Amino acid sequence: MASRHLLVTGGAGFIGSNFVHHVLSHTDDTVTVLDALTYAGNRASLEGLPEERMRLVVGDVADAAAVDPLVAQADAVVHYAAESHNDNSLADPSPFLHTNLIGTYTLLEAARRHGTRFHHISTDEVYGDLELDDPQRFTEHTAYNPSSPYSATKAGSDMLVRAWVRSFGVQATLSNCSNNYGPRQHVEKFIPRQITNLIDGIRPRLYGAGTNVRDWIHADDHSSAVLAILERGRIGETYLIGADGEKNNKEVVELLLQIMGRDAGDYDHVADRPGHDLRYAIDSTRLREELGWKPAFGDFEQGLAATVDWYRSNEAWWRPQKEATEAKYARAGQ
Ligand code: NAD
Ligand code: TDX
Repeated sequence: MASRHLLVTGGAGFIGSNFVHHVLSHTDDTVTVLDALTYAGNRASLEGLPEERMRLVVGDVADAAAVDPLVAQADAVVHYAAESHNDNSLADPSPFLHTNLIGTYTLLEAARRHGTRFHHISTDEVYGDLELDDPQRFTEHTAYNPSSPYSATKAGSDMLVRAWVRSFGVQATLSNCSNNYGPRQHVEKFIPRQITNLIDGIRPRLYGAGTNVRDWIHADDHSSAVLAILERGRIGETYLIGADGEKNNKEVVELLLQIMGRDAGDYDHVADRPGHDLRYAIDSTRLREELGWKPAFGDFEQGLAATVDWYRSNEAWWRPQKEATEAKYARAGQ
């Protein structure tokens, strides 16, 4: 395939930066990252990448004047930028409406003006949650039923993309992925929070009983799936991305304790998240059968051990965020 120029929004965040690394090592494409460098964005996540193939523009996806020329110059937009943390959306929903809704709208209008191919990154949380014993998993046909301000704004952003495809012929695809883990994830999120707590000698903190189930996928597998959709996905379609990684939170903490050489019961239960979704589970048959995608990280325990090693070796990357993040949790009793 001829080399393309990609505009990657939110490319200084966890999954966006993984995608930029993935694209630069698996294709001949060049990349412009548009990122506002909020508390969740980190220049260091893009360090060491070849300057002739990657540039960072600091700006807001909701700023039409900043967005327009970048979309005009790109062959495709891959839209990761979002406010992404459920707990923050419970404390203050307003930035979620700005970035997730107005930001997506602003990008769609630019893609419409310039006829630019658009891929929208979304989450399985738009479908709400499943019972623990429900034999069904989410598919592309599951009805939307979001629970939190975060997932409601992501659901709204998906609807905007679908409407811009149907009403204005924007050349867009969508993907809804399950919970990601891997290097460069912010310490506010479950797995990095517990790893860095354990490094600091603090016991892991489980919300409620810890029986909530998440369907874990390595961020690199998310990136390979997005590249497949960008290259071979059908315009207007939604693809669910998942790697059959269902585990409850207690199991994940126990695995981390084992990997890090602590006793299996060495954790605490803390206040539950209000409205806490019980279970997410993805059926990724369409992606696998139609586009021939499959995950490379089959072994969750191995992937988790490699992630622990990354946080042990990259304290300079996460340490500056740790204290403020824990202070925020302490105020919420978590
Ligand atoms: P993140 O919070 O780590 O990164 C978000 C990035 O977006 C940051 O670099 C931030 O600076 C940037 N950003 C925020 N507001 C912006 C704005 N107004 N303008 C420009 N940049 C802005 O998030 P993440 O976990 O990497 O998630 C990335 C995307 O993937 C999101 O759309 C999220 O909904 C989706 N997603 C995440 C997961 C997961 O498990 N983390 C799973 C499925 C889907
Ligand atoms: O300290 C904690 N203890 C705990 O038990 C934290 C931070 C979380 N949890 C629980 C809540 C969830 O059941 O762990 C699970 C995972 O929590 P998060 O990392 O906050 O992720 P989640 O709310 O599941 O959402 C994530 O996956 C879907 C991402 O943050 C979203 O951006 C994505 O859309």
